[in-house]
Amino acid sequence: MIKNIVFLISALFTYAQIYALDIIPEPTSYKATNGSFELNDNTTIRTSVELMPIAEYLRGYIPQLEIKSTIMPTNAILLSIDSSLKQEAYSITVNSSFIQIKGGDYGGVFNGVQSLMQLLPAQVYSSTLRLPTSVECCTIEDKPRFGYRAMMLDVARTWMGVGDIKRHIDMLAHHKINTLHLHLTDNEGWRIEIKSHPELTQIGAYRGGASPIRPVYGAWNHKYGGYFTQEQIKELIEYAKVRNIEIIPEIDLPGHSCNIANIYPQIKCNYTPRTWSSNGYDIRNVWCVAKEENYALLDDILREICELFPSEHIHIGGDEVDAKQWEPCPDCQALMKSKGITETPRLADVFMRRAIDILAKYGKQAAVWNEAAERGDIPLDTRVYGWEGVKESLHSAKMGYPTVVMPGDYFYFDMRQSQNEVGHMWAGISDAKKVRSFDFTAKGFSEELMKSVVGVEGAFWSELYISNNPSSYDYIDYMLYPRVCALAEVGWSGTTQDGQRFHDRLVAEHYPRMEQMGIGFRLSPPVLKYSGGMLSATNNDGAPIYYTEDGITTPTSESKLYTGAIATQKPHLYQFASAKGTAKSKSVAHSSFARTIRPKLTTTTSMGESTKAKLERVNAYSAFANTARTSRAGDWILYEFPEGAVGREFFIQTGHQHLPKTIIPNAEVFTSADGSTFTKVGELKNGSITIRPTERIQAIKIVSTGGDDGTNFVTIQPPKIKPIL
Ligand code: TNX
Repeated sequence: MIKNIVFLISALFTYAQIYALDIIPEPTSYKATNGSFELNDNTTIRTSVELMPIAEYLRGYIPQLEIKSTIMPTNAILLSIDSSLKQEAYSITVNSSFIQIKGGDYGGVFNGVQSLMQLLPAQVYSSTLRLPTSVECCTIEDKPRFGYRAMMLDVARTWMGVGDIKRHIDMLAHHKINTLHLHLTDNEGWRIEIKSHPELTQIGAYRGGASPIRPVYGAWNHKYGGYFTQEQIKELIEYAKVRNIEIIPEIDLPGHSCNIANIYPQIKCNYTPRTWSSNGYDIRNVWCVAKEENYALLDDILREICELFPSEHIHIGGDEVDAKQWEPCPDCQALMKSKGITETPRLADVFMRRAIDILAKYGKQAAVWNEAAERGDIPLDTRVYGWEGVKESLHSAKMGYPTVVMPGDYFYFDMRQSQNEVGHMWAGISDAKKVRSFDFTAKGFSEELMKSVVGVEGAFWSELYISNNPSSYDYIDYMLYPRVCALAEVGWSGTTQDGQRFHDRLVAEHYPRMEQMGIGFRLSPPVLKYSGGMLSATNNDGAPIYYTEDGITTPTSESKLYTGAIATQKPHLYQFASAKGTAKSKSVAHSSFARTIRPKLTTTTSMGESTKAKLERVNAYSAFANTARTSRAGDWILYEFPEGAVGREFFIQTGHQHLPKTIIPNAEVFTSADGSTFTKVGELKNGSITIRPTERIQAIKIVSTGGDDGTNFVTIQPPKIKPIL
């Protein structure tokens, strides 16, 4: 009997523990108390005028609730400010007669409301909660680890409009992220109306077609883009503010400026560049530092930005500046001399200091990418974003800059989440577990250095998004969630957490919530085993697994349901994927699926080869090659197999995997069985094609039908040839 009671108590205790831990981001303290509160049709929200937007916000999710401005502690959700609590901190008390949320400020109350929503059934997120429902009695005390918890969206490479941004704000708010960094300008797009210079959006918001802004990253043959009017920005700022999110705009300077440099060519340096390799197109993307008129234009732009955005900080970029473009410029060289500067890259500091002064004139602080501060040549109160790596973040903190820690190998959500998935790879591979396990101490941030850390930020760069059907949210949701959940915890919760424990907490409670939020989040890929002729699949998040058996089609939830090990001698024909509700995994297959062969190959092209990345690397199947110039109509690439090649699949690619930039945008593809007569088998799509020949082939030929890629070379990848098994 006693044993039973002990068991029961410990079971209850464990339940309460798990329940608390499943709030994401995890709160500082949670204590279960006795009983429960019944939320029903008569429950009211009671609050004061200043918190009314939060009451309305909550009612948006639970429409049955009425809002009253008198305090009545029965059957009520009470929202109030308690100035003894810190900024954004809150407490929740749930007892049988009321739910009380107190916050140190507006943000604190808002954060408390987010935790309350997580104490309710997940249907709250789709505004479909059935009442009555009960909330277990408890007390929560909670406060953020960092005052700055941000997500960056790149709307320059792939355009996202007001509705898209609001949707992201909603999802971020559910995770207590309090800052949205909008990357508003880049080589490929200018996304914010500047009234004193309407050309910036009239011309710069669109690329491709007849625009002087060249097509790149998808959208090769039509005009593509969009921009925010200042009115729309005000609307977004207001929408975000209600949700405790501040929007920080970025105008990327003095590099990443090909866009504005093609609208106002006079901002470029004073020399004629060679443009043969880019078909006459000037690809320079850096502002001239020496032209005084440039700072007048910059003043116009930044003044409007400063007037429009209430944020204390304005981000002015400073990343990846190609200083070589300043070398042939007599004016920049003269400026260096007069200032006693010996290294050309330091001209960037001159430019950035001018921009920082302009911001200061309009009452704003500057925020920059880490390169801009690497020498310590800009004022120490500039906020520095350490994106290149932990080393750069540490360096910035050591110099005493207020630092946002966002090393790409953890916090770049355009990176892949495992090998062979969608996404870039240059900064590394990271999934939510890895993000969650980011450990400041282990990375070398002493207590002293932590004083310089203002917070963390995740980034979604969108070069790849445009070729992944942005009219559906599948790609962006897959890349962002659950990594944003992990980012939120690193930013909010006090300690580092083992990735596995985080994963378990996610699966238990947060997956259903994200489903109700309508997020197409990523499930971990199934794990396969093949032995004794039996192929089996398992996963770790309880989602059904589906499969296909034709060696070609990617499985979806419409495919066959996996119910147990499959007997087969041809494991390479099978592909598996998990799917549940709005969520899905990438598809996986046995290693034989991806096995490739390397028949003798000779590659030639009409575009010449670069001095470094030569065609011999393609012939050796070891690495990509680059051509000496970009493509024109009639240009060709010829892959010849002198001993013939037989395979079930030939994957031919220009550009880099998932990165349709240095590609041949439009081309016909031919194969030949005898090396002299060619038959058309298809066209390149986003730079690549999969060919499935039915006979031995001697050659494959790609012939451009015109239109270049907006760069000055084409990348040729070694073919990936799968054997017939
Ligand atoms: C580097 S991050 C960039 C971006 C790219 C990103 C792709 C940064 C400050 N510069 O322009 O979009 O890599 O991952």
